[in-house]
Amino acid sequence: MSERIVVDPVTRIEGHLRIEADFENGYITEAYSSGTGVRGIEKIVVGRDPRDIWAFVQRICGVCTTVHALASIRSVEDALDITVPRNASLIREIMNETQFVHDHVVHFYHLHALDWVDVVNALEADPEETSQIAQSISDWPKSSPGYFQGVKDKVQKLVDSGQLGIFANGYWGHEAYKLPPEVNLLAVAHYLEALDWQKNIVQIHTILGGKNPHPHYVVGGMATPIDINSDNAINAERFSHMQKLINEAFDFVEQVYIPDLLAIGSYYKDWLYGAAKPNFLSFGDFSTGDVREVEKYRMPRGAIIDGQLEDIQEVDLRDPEHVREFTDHAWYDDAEREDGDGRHPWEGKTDLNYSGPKPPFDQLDTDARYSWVKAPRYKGHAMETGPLARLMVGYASGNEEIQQVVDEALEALGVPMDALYSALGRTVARGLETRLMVRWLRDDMNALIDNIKTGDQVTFNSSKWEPNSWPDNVQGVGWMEAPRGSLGHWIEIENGKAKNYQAVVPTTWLASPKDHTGQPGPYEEALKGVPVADPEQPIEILRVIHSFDPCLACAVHLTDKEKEGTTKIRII
Ligand code: NFE
Ligand code: MG
Repeated sequence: MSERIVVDPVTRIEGHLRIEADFENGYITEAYSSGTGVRGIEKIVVGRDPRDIWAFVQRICGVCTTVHALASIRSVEDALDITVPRNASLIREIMNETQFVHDHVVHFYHLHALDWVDVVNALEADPEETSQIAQSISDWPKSSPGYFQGVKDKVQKLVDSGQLGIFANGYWGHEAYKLPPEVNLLAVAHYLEALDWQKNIVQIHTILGGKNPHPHYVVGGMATPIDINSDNAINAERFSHMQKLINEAFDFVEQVYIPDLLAIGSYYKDWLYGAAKPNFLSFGDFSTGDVREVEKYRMPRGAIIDGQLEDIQEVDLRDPEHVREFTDHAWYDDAEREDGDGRHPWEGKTDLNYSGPKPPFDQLDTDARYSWVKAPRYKGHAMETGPLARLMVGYASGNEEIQQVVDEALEALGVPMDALYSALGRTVARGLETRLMVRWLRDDMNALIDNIKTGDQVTFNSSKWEPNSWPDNVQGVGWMEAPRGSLGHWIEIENGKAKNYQAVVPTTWLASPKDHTGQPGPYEEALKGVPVADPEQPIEILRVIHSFDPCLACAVHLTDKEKEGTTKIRII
């Protein structure tokens, strides 16, 4: 007989996610992913000046704190056919690369590592041995026995106080943890170091975008004043500070994150659960030229269906067959839908007037509607997007830089390519793309400095700023790669105002409920077949779900006051 495990809310993510999973003979047989909060940001921008919308939609999320602004201005620039100056293109790349590096490191250490690392077990570690391990895998200087003894003392104090603080509510001692105490101690030390490091790298956002979270953008370029010789602009001293931050980021990624990832991964090579369907989607991004020059993307565009790596399919965000959103199992009113077949975002609707049962509830009605997340599909397929998808599309496209980091990691771990189709593989992919991102960040900063040295200080193209220069009715789409995957914003502009606005976000693809054909979303698919040793402590569910790095604020773009509280596990 099957039982149902309920995890609500899933913690160490952004936003409100509920997972229900049917569990039989030790394995999950079926799963349901539900976004339990809705914010309706797509609706509040309708009727507004398209030049202002980036500032509203940027507030969709404070984690991927910059990406919705960029997708939004790209959608308006697409509609109005605006080309941005080279400096602005480069600054935007740098902003997004900074976001990726920050976001991925924080995800690995602070949101995901504790699914693999047993903090309390670190108390049994021998600091001498930890030091030897640290020095054998990396040149990172903080590696003395005394340093690890200090970290151990810190954890001991927390445990003795009975208040674990940032480490509270873990499943410490769970049999699914496999690391020796010394590796646990190493990882805990780097958890604390990463916490300290992450506040520095975002200074790049504050310098180029005025602040973080939510730095400034402008349709037509960037509002970044550049003058190498002025005290009131981004000058030589600021550039050299940013270069120092990038060098520190490079060292942190190469000497801490990647060695930790491979060391931890090597103990979990047998735990290769958590694959979604091998359907991978990447809109592509990080052009060395203008965003419209798709062929110049360092992260290629394409789609892979059913693991067919030799058959990369085209992705056209203007094509209604390529992106459609379904709401058959989501709490939206779609009564006016005519074709019964989902909607391309330019025809998309976000109607919150659905009159059937909605939260709060005791139990999801999974046969009916059970989420605020819509179900986007590419040519009808549920798609995995994000680091693993990007690397698979890049690898299959023959991108040598991507092939090299992937091959190196597979060799270091001694696993075949198929091993990447797993929760662990997704986590490794995220680390590998961070290696690429920090290189591109360095290259783009150098390119920006070189361009400025030629005398070009322009960051803004004002040619289409005035609405009287716009067509009466026009549509645009802005796309990009965000840390969690492919992001698109679609806009229709009529008489100078937004007539419709739709965002289809990485976590919308990933956390989607079932669609009209019953096809599950990637979270739901990935949980099937996952073993759960103790349904009262379903750490395996967290491993799989966290490997996608959920952001539900993004996915459903109200806080349910009655459901405030801590993690609740219920066996029904
Ligand atoms: Ni709120 Fe986001 C990213 C976007 S969502 S985190 O990355 O877009 O999936
Ligand atoms: Mg949307």
